[in-house]
Amino acid sequence: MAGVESAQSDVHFDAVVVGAGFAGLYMLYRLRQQGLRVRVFEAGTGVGGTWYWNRYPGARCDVESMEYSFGFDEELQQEWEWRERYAGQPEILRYANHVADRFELRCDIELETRVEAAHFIESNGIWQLRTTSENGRAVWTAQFCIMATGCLSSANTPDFEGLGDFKGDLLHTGHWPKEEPDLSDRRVGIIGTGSSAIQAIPILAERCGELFVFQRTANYSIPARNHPLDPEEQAAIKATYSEFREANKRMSSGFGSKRRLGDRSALEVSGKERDEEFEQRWEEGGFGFLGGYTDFLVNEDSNQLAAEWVRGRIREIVRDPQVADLLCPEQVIGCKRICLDTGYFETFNRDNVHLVDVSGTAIERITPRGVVAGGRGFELDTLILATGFDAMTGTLLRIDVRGRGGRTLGEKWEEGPKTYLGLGIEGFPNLFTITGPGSPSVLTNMIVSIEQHVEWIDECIGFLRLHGHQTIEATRQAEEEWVDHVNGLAARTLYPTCNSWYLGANIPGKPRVFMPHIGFPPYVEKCNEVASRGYEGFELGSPSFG
Ligand code: NA7
Repeated sequence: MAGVESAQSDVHFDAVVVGAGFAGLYMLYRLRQQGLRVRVFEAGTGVGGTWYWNRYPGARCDVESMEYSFGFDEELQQEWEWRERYAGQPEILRYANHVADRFELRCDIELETRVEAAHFIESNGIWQLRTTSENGRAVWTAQFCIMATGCLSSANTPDFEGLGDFKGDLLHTGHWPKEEPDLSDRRVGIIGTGSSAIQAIPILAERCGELFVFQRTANYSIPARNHPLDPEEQAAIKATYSEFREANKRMSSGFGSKRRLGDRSALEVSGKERDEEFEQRWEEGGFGFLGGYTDFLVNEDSNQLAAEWVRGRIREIVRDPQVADLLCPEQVIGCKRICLDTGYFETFNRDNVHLVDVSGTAIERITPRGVVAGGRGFELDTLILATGFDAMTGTLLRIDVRGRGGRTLGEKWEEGPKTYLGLGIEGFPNLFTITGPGSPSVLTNMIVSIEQHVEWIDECIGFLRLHGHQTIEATRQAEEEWVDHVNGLAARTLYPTCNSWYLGANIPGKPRVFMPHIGFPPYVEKCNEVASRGYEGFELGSPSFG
C-alpha cells in the first residue's frame, strides 16, 4: 500500500479501534480510563454493531437479556431495565446507545467511516489506517490497532445467477433498511432458514400477501418462550447481580447458570424419563433444551435421541405431513447453532406460506420477476436474502490488513485463521482481535467474551506501557500450538459433522476449519496464566523498535 505509506497521517493515536459495537464501545471506555488517546471507526451511522445492522422483523437475541448485557459497571447494570426475557433488536440498540451516552463515548467515535486498510509500518512500529467517509479518504496512525469488528458482520450474498437483474425489492436480513419496507399484499420470497429467517418468517407471514420460503437445509429450532420480564424476577437477579454474572462465567458457554444441568448421558436413563426431561425443557424454552444430558455434542446416539424428539414435535405442530417432513432436520442437533423461535413451525400451517425445498436442486437463477428453483418459477415482488454471514473472519479479511514484510492477513490465513488465543497474530505486532477466531466468542454469551477480551487487552497494553515495551507479537510456536489445541477440542465433538458457519462451510471456497474455542472457563484460565507469566507465548519488543 505505497499510497498509504507515503501519505501524511492526519492524526496519531495511542490506539485505534475498528467497530463501535459492544466490543468497540467497551474497549474505548477502558483504554480512555488508562489515559490513552483512542479513536473508534464505525461504518454505520450509529453505534451498536450487529444490532445496528440486523434490524429485520423479529430480530432478537438468543441469550437472555439479564445475561446479554454489560456487567463491568454496577450502576449501569442496576439502572437499565430490560423489558423481555429475550431482548429484541430495538431494545438492544437503545441499550448500546445508552452505554455510548452514559460513558460519553461518542466524541471519540467516527461514524460513517469505513476502514479500508490497516498496515503495520515496520520502520517505526506503528499501524497506519486508511479510512473512507463522506469527507473522503483519511490516514491515521496508532501504536495499537484493535479489531472490534464482530463475528457476524459481513453479510453473505450468494453468487446467484441473475441476482442483479431482479426488478423487485431486494433485501438482506443483515442489512435491513431503517425504514420498514411495506410488504402488504406482496409476494415475498425468503432464501435461507437459519436463525435470522426463523425469527423473521412468522412476522413476515403476517405482514405480506404470500410468502415463499426457499429451504436448502432444515434447521432445529426450540421455542424461545419469550415473555415480558417480571419486575420481581429482575430485582431478584439485580440484588446479587455480580454473583450471578460470576456463576455464568463458570459455565462452558458463559451463560445459563440459572438452568439445571444434567450430569448423565442421555443413554443412561429410561425413555420415559428422557421424554419428561425433553418435555420440561421444551416448555421452558431456550438453549437449555440441550442441557439435560452431558453428551449430546460428543455422542451421536445420544444426540439422535434429542434430534428425533424434536422431529416428533415438528410433526405434531405442522399439519401437512409432507411439509413437516421437509422441515425435519437430519443433521446432528446443536451442530449448527440451534435457533430459538416464536411460532416458526406453526407458521407453515398458514395458507399464505409455501415451503420450497431447494436441497437437491439449488436456486437455479434469479430473474427480473422472481426465482427459478427445481424447474419452477416463483414470481416475487420482494426477495429477502437470509443467507447469513462470512462469519468470524469475513470482516477482517475484507480490510486490507498487512503485517510485517507487507504480508496480508489473507495470505497468512489462506488455509484458515491462525491466531494465538484468538487475540494476537504472529507477524502482526500490536494488532488485537476482540473475540477473534480461536477464542470462545460465538459459542458463548458474546458480551461475556467481549468483556473478558477487552479487559485482557486493556491490562496487556497497561503492562506494555508500564514496562516500556513498544510491541507485543504472538510467537509462531505459541500460535501453532494454540491452533492445534483449538482443532483438537473440536475434533472430539460432533461439531465438524455438518456444514455450519462455525466451520466456514457456508461460504464457497472458505477453508473448512472449526474456528471457535470450545469452553469458556478453561480458556479464561489460559489467558490469565499467559498474562501472569509476563505474556508467555508473545514476544515483547523493547522501547527502541528495530
Ligand atoms: P445462517 O445461520 O448462516 O443461515 C443462512 C441460511 O441461508 C441457511 O439456511 C443456509 O442454508 C441458507 N443459504 C445460504 N446460502 C444459500 C444458497 N446459496 N442457497 C440456498 N440457501 C442458502 O445465518 P443467519 O443470519 O440465519 O444466522 C446467523 C447467526 O446469527 C445465527 O447462528 C445466530 O447466532 C445469529 P444451509 O444451512 O447453508 O444449507
